[in-house]
Amino acid sequence: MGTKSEMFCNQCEQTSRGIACTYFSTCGKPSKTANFQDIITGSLINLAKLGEEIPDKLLLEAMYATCTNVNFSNDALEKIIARLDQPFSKYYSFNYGDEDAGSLRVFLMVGMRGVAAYAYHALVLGFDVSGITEFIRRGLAGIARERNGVKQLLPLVMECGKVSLDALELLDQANTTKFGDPAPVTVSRTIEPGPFIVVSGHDLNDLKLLLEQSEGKGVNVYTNGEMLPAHAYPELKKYAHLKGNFGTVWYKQSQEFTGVPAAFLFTTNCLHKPDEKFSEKLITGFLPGIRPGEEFQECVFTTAAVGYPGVTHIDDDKDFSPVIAKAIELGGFSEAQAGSTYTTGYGHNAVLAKADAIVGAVKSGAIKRFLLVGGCDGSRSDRYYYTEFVKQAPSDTVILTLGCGKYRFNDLDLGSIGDLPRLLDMGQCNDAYSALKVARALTEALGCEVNDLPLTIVLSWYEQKAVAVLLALLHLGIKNIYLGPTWPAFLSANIKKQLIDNYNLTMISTPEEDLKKICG
Ligand code: FSO
Ligand code: SF4
Repeated sequence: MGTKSEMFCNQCEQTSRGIACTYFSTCGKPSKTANFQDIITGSLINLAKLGEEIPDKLLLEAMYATCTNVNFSNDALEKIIARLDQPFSKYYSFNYGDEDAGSLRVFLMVGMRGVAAYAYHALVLGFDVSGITEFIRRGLAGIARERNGVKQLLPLVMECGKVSLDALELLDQANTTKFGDPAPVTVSRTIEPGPFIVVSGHDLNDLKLLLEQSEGKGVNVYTNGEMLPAHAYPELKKYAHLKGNFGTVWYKQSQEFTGVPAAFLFTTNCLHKPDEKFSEKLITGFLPGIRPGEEFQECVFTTAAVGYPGVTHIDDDKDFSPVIAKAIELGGFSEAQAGSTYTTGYGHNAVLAKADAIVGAVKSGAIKRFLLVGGCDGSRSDRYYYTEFVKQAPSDTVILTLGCGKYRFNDLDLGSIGDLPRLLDMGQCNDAYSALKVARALTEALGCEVNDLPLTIVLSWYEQKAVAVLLALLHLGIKNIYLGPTWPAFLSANIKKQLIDNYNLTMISTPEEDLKKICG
């Protein structure tokens, strides 16, 4: 990537002008940071081309660090470059071969970054990811081979979908083995008085380690964003100081964290850059609980693949004592901050425990259709579509959701059908396997193929993990998916046409029109 412009990145949905970030990035990634990420990508591709061994952990960490909203720290990226130890120092360009081959190279790279993120979580829980990393090495080598055209690259992109499914299944196995089966739970959003830590991201293992280390220290722990489903796992829920959930979705972090006298730990993306006004406000000392001169960065900690300049990074020793000490120093609120509740924890086991009732309701017509409205949220105003879509969905539909996109509607009371709530939060985007397992069980119970199920998938994408999930769905032959809010900028017209022709992949229009098409 990187030609005449200072940077070139088109990997996420908020890419500038819907084309690419070149001189300016929407996510706040400076061009130098983008260039370091390109060097990491180029080094990985070079190593794969030479057939040189890259340890699994380094491979996955390096791929993860190039995902959207993960690592903004040039120091951290330079360390990864040093570990990869390649003479490669120029920017990597995917633009060789024809336009379609270039598009497939980026599609494959973006999909593999998402897969790497999922696999990373399974790896840190001690699971064998060698089947997944073998594919990533092969995929990188496939990108490197200059003679490769659509004929060679398209099968790799489709295989990435299979590997994505493998990674999601492995991660499901890792999470449930380590933390138990998620069970439905109502999560409080009230913040109690006293010191507290807010944990964001997806890494349940980091949360578990923090809970162990902070137990008995007079510090409460709250989840934020994609960490909400953690409350459903028995091995995490058992900690009495895991109190509830704070705030909502990633792009509101700087707004919601402003002036809050707590420590914040980011375990994965999305990290939203603290805006300057925020820091200025803190320096003036007008905000409650923050001493004059206290900077946002001083309250924030990153770990694993995440990084931000000026923020303390917790290394692989996972010694979270600086985070705990900062929470104690800030002291928390002096009075309880009242909040509502969220419900989560409808993983595949919890849903399938109700399989007889669900199948009965489908056969009797009480449930006409399942609408899986899942994926990422983002700051574009047209993502209001998802709120309206769920609000307007007929009362005989059940909404399944996962990923941070749920924050567009998870505060709605949609009632229930029998004793089944109409809104079922199946977990993080990392838990997409749960939805696929439920879909598979329904095909068996109803004796039909997946495309004949009364199920429509409405996928909201933002970053690379959602692309990996899309590829997994296509690998399963699932058709008629509604994708939004926009097409990925890296898809050429021909590749987009293939997705439309072969899978009837459809761009969302308006909630009214789409619901009419879907529900009749
Ligand atoms: Fe969201 Fe961000 Fe989970 Fe993504 S927090 S957008 S697909 O990183 O990971 O759903
Ligand atoms: Fe632009 Fe997205 Fe790349 Fe950030 S990650 S530079 S917003 S395309």
